[in-house]
Amino acid sequence: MTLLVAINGWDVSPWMDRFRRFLPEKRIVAAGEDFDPAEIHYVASWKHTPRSLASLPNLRAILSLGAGVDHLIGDPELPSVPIVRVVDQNLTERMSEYVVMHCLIHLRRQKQYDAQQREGRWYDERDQPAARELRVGMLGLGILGGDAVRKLKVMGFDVAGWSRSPKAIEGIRTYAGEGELDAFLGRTDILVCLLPLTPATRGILNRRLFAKLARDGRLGGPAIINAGRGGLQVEEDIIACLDDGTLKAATLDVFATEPLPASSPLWTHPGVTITPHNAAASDPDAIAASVAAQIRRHEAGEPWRNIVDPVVGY
Ligand code: NDP
Ligand code: OXD
Repeated sequence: MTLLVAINGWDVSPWMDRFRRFLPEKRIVAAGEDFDPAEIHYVASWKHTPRSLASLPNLRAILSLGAGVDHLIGDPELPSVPIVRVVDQNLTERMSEYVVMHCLIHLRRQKQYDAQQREGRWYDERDQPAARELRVGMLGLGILGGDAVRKLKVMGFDVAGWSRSPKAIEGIRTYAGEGELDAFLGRTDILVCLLPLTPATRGILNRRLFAKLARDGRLGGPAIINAGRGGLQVEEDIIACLDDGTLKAATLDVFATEPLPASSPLWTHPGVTITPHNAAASDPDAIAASVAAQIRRHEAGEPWRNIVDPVVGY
């Protein structure tokens, strides 16, 4: 029983090393190496080459090496076997660190102080809102959004969240579905996006949505933080909305094209903070161990955990 490791965009060697260590009884091959298609029972994928998994007659499952599975669902010739995604405590904690840090950076105006330091200018801003005066709205209340809202709450932020199905989370106001989206946006000063990229969410972060965010908040205009996927945002709208004051600031970890092209105006816009799609990096030690555990459980007759619905897209 062989595991095929099909990775594009990341260095494959740490993954091969971990899989060989965690699954010593299995043959581990990387995409591009010689193998018999009939020997492949499992694929571990991050952005595998589309159509490259179409002819694996004994395939049992595709295991995503990331929490997001849009890279898999987008393959027009994806074999119809269970798709299993990563749910990992390490990754979840990394994402919550990112979200809390960037909400605090907006709250405490750290970008303004960075600019002042570069200019050698001392300007002591006395109007300092408290976290409880800032309304943070989380798009997506799944594994990642659910953890982040709880940690934002601990920091004192006034937190709400929006998801597809209704949720009950202590201390958090929750909204669900299209019908409640406007009410959620209307009470949001910092909008954080941890949605998956699906046909229903593509392009959701656009001018129409930004125009519905609260305009009476303590930041002097709404801010957005997107660590979901680049396909969720309309980048021209972000720039235009920052320029005309519809948005005050944007923190972006993900982009329509990655790496972000040198020609993108996002790089130099003063309202934009950029991180290189590493809000919560997939750690080979943690993720390969969790994939190996899934394979072991499957071979012991247990059901796969964290199966994706390919029709809904997450
Ligand atoms: P989950 O599947 O656990 O949660 C997704 C959430 O989004 C759920 O609450 C779901 O609602 C909600 N949702 C999905 N579609 C809609 C919709 N159409 N309308 C309203 N709500 C919707 O995913 P995770 O929390 O594990 O991950 C979220 C995303 O984060 C990943 O898909 C990935 O793209 C991104 N990610 C980014 C990383 C980075 O480093 N930047 C790292 C890891 C992940 P419901 O609960 O009702 O189903
Ligand atoms: C993921 C990611 O989906 O790193 O895990 O983006």
